[in-house]
Amino acid sequence: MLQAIIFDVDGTLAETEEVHCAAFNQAFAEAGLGWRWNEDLYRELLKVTGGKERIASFIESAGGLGMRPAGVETLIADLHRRKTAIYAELLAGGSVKPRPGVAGLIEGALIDGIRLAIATTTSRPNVDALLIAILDAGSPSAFEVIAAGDSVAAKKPAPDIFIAALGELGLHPRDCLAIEDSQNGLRAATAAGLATLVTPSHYARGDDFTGAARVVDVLPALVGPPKTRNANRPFPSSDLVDAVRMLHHRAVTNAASVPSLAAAVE
Ligand code: XBP
Ligand code: MG
Repeated sequence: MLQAIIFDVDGTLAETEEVHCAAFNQAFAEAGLGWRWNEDLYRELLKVTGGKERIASFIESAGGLGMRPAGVETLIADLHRRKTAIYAELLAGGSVKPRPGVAGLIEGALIDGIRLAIATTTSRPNVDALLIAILDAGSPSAFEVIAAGDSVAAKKPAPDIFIAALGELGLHPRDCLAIEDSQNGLRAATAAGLATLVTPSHYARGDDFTGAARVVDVLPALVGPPKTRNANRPFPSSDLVDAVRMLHHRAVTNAASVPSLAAAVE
């Protein structure tokens, strides 16, 4: 039975990567570095999860310095610290909204007694800033567990951050559903034994989502047209909760019927 939903953050709760990219570029400009990441380059750089790791990867590439100079760790840390502060300032501007269905699913899940957690590569300050910007001041507390950023040794597509979230929840992956937006995220969640719903983000469109329990453009696509709504349920988002519960049940039941998948879930 579905006991918890574990949400990814960037690209899943909201389309945030445009804001991350703008924050990186402003930090580079303030440091007097002639680096500017455009959309195509950022799409490529997003294959590397983690902002500090992304900067390091760029520095070592031909577009950056083509090498890793001594002491570059200090430069990377300083740039990332400033980028994180800029990101929070940009979010406070209020331009970022939750993706369709996210607020309703969170509300409906809480009312239905489904526990909520976050498993993200992004830095913890970014999580709080985003939750307050797109939901409301009380929203960080809606998530019983927030596993983020450097709290684990290996970032997505490694499963570490999802394993950490499961450990804090005290739940078996079989009793949870992950929601992700990217191939790295899907790989991390499935490697942790989680059935995973994917709502591809702008930068992840076209990724290979093999292994997903379901891929839909946006969460409301899980619920049929209004005529199929369950009329005796109190509000629309409970239909979304029902659809998520059904998706989880089917995924775990199918996995149990396929030995290789069953092993992953066990
Ligand atoms: C997305 C990431 C993060 C963000 C930038 O995380 O890979 O690195 O792009 O945030 P997720 P930081 O999809 O797992 O939420 O600069 O704080 O890493
Ligand atoms: Mg993501």
